[in-house]
Amino acid sequence: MTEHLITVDGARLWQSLMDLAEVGAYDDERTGLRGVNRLALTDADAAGRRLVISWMERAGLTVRVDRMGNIYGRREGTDPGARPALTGSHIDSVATAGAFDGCLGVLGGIEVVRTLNERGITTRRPLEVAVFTEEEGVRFGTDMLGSAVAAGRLSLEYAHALTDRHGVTLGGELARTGFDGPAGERLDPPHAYVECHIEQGPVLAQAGVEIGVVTGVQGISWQEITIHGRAAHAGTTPTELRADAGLAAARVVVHLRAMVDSGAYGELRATVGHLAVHPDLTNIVPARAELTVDLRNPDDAQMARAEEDLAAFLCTLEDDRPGLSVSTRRMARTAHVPFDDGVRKVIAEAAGDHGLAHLSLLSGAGHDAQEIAALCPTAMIFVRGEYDGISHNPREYSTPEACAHGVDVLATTLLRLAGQD
Ligand code: HGY
Ligand code: MN
Ligand code: MN
Repeated sequence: MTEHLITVDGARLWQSLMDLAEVGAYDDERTGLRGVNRLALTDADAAGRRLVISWMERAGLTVRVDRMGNIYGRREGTDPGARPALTGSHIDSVATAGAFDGCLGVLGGIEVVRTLNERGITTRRPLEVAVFTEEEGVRFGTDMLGSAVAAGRLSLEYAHALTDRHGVTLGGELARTGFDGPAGERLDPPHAYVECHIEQGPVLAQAGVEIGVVTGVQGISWQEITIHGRAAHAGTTPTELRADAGLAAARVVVHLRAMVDSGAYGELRATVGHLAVHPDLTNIVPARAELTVDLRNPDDAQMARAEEDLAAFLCTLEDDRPGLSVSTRRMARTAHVPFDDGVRKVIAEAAGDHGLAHLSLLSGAGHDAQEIAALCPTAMIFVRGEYDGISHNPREYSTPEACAHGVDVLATTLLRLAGQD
């Protein structure tokens, strides 16, 4: 089936990626590259949102913003009552990002619309392009937040009350930036959802393939651990009298690695991305340590067992040393989410019709698609990354060709989904 085979303007797509990457750009001294720092609902994110909305409107999309700050651009179809084919992603970034994570899916969706307009192509179903709020979760602590509220897994009240490290609420930031929109936050179930995203890993590059047909997303567990000990003089306090929160935190890091290396939890991945001690001074035994634990596992039962193991280990920390106490706070938790076979088939056929080699793979990273999958048949298109697919780093890079090919597949897939009954 080669009808509905369209290719987009790769140069225009690339330029939009580079233009958006300048919003919140900084010079990263470690890599010598231009990085992107566009944390959710900061002024930089708000500026990026306004730029994307201007591009949506220039492409003829009708734009609405909901009470979660999610943005939707809508292109009408010939059957206005039909449920839309939805695409999109996020434009909020981590603090040391590249130009592609999330942005490719949003700007790719807008490029598909521009191309349909230029070709005079109408679709039976409406098309919508979404920009979901706080996908990264690195400012307010819960990832895939906007899409989880849109899909009803998390409440608007929970999301609005989340605070960043300075105690600023997400609800307050929506109001401050003007993105506390009037539209209801619960998304009406679309006909289908397809998200185009960089792989952020090495699999496609190692296979020499540009396109991934994503089978699902592995489980994610985020928690914050706070260890209370006792501040003491570094010189005068004998070791046996210490309740050293810093030492306890280091033991957590080592234990997590031992869990992974044991192989007892399948393909568990464990990361302590945030670790801080207080008062954080050379000659004072740490009184408090705060760390975050990010666990990933494609197997939900193995993930649950890993969480139980960690909880048991934290109890031993208290037993081993009088004066130490440990508290935890759940930040985020999602199970493995499988994607829809039918949508994956449309993607694979589109890639094949474009003559693009492709392979199926599970996503190691979380994505908005895993939330929208609760509303409608959903799948993702991955685009190969270079340099072992490094991501969440200014070195993140996909070639103009790979980006254009990924959005060609997105365009063809959306066109076919939009024509479906
Ligand atoms: O953390 C993740 O997997 C995604 O980048 N939000
Ligand atoms: Mn992303
Ligand atoms: Mn990311």
